[in-house]
Amino acid sequence: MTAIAVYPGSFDPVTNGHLDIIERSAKVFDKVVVAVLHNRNKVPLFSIEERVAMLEESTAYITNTEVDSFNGLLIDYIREKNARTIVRGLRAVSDFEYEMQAASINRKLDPDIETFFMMTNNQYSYLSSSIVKEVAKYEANVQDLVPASVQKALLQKYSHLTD
Ligand code: COD
Repeated sequence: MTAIAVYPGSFDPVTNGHLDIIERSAKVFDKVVVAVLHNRNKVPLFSIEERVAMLEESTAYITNTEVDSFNGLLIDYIREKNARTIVRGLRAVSDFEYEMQAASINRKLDPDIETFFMMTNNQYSYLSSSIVKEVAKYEANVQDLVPASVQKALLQKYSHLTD
């Protein structure tokens, strides 16, 4: 049986912390589907197409990954992909409460689907998409925080602020 895992998130934008989780989970599962939530309630910086394209470019070297997007309930999407596992990353205690609630509701909705947590790599424990956007907005260097294509895209997004 092929072990397929889904790594869901907003990825607005993908950071080196996300990439580390993708790389490590791809060593554990036969296939990892990175799934970008198309969330109509939130206004993202990057469109769904931009987020998917940045993920595709930055994960191209990991051959057993696929990038996709989804709407609606995660559990329905997991079933659609014939997956049994949700991958999530944990940075600090502050992540735990939300992650525990999400894993519990997902298990309630489908007891056959498990959530698999990976601890952050220490060097990325402070890293989030929000922090990266905040720093990039003020033209600080985000080279060590995100893939090169994301750095370029951030520069373009925020260029009007510095004109
Ligand atoms: N190191 C390690 N892990 C990290 C790092 C880092 N530096 N940065 C982020 N991560 C992890 C996060 O902890 C998370 O596990 C994952 O990467 C993605 O992070 P984000 O911030 O891009 O994505 P989220 O947390 O906004 O994603 C939320 C979902 C889209 C998964 C959630 O809202 C969802 O499932 N929505 C669909 C509706 C649904 O089914 N709801 C019920 C369940 S909550």
